[in-house]
Amino acid sequence: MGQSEREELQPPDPRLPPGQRLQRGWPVLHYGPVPRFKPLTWDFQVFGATASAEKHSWDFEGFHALPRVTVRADFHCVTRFSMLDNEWSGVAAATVLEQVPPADHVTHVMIWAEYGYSANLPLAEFADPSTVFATHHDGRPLTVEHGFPVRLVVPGRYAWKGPKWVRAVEYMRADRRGFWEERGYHNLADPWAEQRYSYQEEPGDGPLR
Ligand SMILES: Nc1nc2c(c(=O)[nH]1)N[C@H]1C(S)=C(S)[C@@H](COP(=O)(O)O)O[C@H]1N2
Ligand SMILES: [Mo]
Repeated sequence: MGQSEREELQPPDPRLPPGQRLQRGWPVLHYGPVPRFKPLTWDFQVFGATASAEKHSWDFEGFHALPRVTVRADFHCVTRFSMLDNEWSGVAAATVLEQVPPADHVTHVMIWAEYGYSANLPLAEFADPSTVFATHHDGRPLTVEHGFPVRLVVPGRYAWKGPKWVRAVEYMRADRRGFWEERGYHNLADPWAEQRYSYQEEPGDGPLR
C-alpha cells in the first residue's frame, strides 16, 4: 500500500467542511492591488440606515480605542483551502452595532473595503459573537497583504465574506450582492452547506440577479 493510500485511511478532520483540505502556511489571496495605508486620512465609517440617521466615523485612534475581543476560529476559502485554529483579535462586529445602532428593519449589512471591494451579510451573521474586525492574527499585527490595519473575519462563512482593508459598514433594509456575490458566488456562503456558487442558490437565498 502506498503512502497516499494510507493517508486516505485517516479519518477526515471533523473541523473541515465538505470539499475542503488543510493548508499549511497562510496564502495571500485577493483581487486587485494591495492598498497603501494612509494614517491621516484613514477612517472607519458606519453609514446607511443607522438609528440616528447620521453617518458615524472613527479615525485610526478612535477605532483602536474600542473594546477588544479575541476569537479562535477556522478559516475556509472557497478555493478549497482551510486553516484551522486561528486566533483573531480586534473589535467585535457586535461592538460596532452597539456603538452605532442600526435603525429598525435593518436586515443586512454591506462591508466595504479599499478600492470598492464589498461583501454582504445578513445582520444576524454580522452580529454573531464570532464575527470580528481583526487587527491581529495569532498575537501579531496583520501584515498589509493580510489586511492591515483592519479586516473582517466571519468564521461561519467562506473567507471572501471577510474583506481585508475594511473602511466602512453600510446598514441595509434589504439584501444586495457584494463583489463576489455579483460574480457567480453564492449569496450565503455557508461552508458546511457547501454554498459555493450562485447557481446553487434556492429561491429566497438572495436578491434577484
Ligand atoms: N479587500 C479584499 N478582501 C478580501 C479579498 C479581496 O479580493 N479583496 N478576497 C477574499 C478572499 S476570496 C479570501 S480567501 C480572503 C483571503 O485572505 P488572506 O489573503 O489573508 O488569506 O480574503 C478575502 N478578503
Ligand atoms: Mo477565497
